[in-house]
Amino acid sequence: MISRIDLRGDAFASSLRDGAFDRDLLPRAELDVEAALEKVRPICDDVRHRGTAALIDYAQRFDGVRIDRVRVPGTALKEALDGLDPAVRAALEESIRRARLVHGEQRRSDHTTHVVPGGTVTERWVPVERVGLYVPGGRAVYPSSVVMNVVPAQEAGVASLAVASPPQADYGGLPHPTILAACALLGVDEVYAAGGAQAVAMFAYGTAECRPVQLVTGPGNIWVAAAKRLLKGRIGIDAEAGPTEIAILADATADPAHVAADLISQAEHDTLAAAVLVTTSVELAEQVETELKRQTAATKHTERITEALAGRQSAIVLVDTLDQGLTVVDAYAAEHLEIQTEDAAAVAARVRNAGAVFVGAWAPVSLGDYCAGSNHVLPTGGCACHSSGLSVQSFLRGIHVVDYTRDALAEVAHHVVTLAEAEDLPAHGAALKARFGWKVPTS
Ligand code: HSO
Ligand code: ZN
Repeated sequence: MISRIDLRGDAFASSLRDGAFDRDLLPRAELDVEAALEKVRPICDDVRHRGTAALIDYAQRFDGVRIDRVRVPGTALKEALDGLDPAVRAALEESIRRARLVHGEQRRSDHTTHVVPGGTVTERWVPVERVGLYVPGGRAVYPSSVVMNVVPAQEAGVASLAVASPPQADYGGLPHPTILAACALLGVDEVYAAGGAQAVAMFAYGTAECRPVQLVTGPGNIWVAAAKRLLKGRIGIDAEAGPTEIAILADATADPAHVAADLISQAEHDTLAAAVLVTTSVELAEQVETELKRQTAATKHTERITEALAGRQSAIVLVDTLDQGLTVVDAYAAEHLEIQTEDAAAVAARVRNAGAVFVGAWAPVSLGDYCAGSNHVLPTGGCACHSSGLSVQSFLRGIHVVDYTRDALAEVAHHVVTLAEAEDLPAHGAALKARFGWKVPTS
């Protein structure tokens, strides 16, 4: 059963360290990505040197299927789309439409600052040229994640986009058909049957079939996370996705059946998924506990959910006041945070750390997972205190374009020379002196 952490009374004050809430007191699952690094290194090296032949060998070894090529033929994409359940197609189309609405407005425009007369700095936003998107395909088949990765990349103006997903023995060595159909719906025609660390290596180094990419995004298991960490630098990566987390800040006005349903919804992802309720109401806590038992028993993935809720990463945290509750959820920095309190919008406006905030009774996390228009690729493991979820911005680089006239440079030259000398880098100063007859103009 889910554990309780009681921070009422003096317990709250003693949870503060130098005035800040000690986040180590809050439950969290740890993924040992470091330990996986040594295992994925030889796999990545192998793909680097043997390319497609190595990918075919790993498909046999890890996915248990014999494939003779890694690139998915266009006919398979078309067939998957033709075979897609019309209701799933309609739902995916609505999900895509809403995501495009939100992400389409994220694109920043270039901006020029006139620093001095004749001296400008323009920030020019340029999309990454080629991106690889990893889509898991084992227990988790998430066509919704294809949408959440592809839409911001396309809205950013990424010219070339490739998707990789593990070959499935049940589907003749192709990725899962719903994944293929989602790609086809989004207009992505470059898809590879490759999974795990080897897929990330394929993207990073390239093979005869697949041109190397500059950026790899998308969720994955620990091997994918380890390969991303290993190859980071050669490629850019999005955040390493850890197990899903939901935190709910609730008071006595919340509906315990809804709170329990939402906690369970994310616990359904993984035995390591985290479900955390922070509440000012002991009555609510008790009712939620009862509901959790009832609803967990009645749902499909009872075992997985039971383990996630009973894990050390999940808890019900009792506090005396909503202010304390806000302090706790900010320290936790959840991937998803629901506010189910009176005047939820005002409480939500005070949240500092969360991947995404869901306001009030009618915005469950499941809505955001599929059809809110928001992105569901969000920072986990407390990273929400320094990072944001996937967006158009993730696929853009801001290039500073510096443009100064002779007069504008002359005006500031002596400061540059002074700073260069202060750093004992006289050649830096000389680059200016050379332009002015080896004399720094005095303005
Ligand atoms: N809650 C997951 C995303 C997801 N849920 C995909 C269902 N499918 C991480 O935000
Ligand atoms: Zn989910």
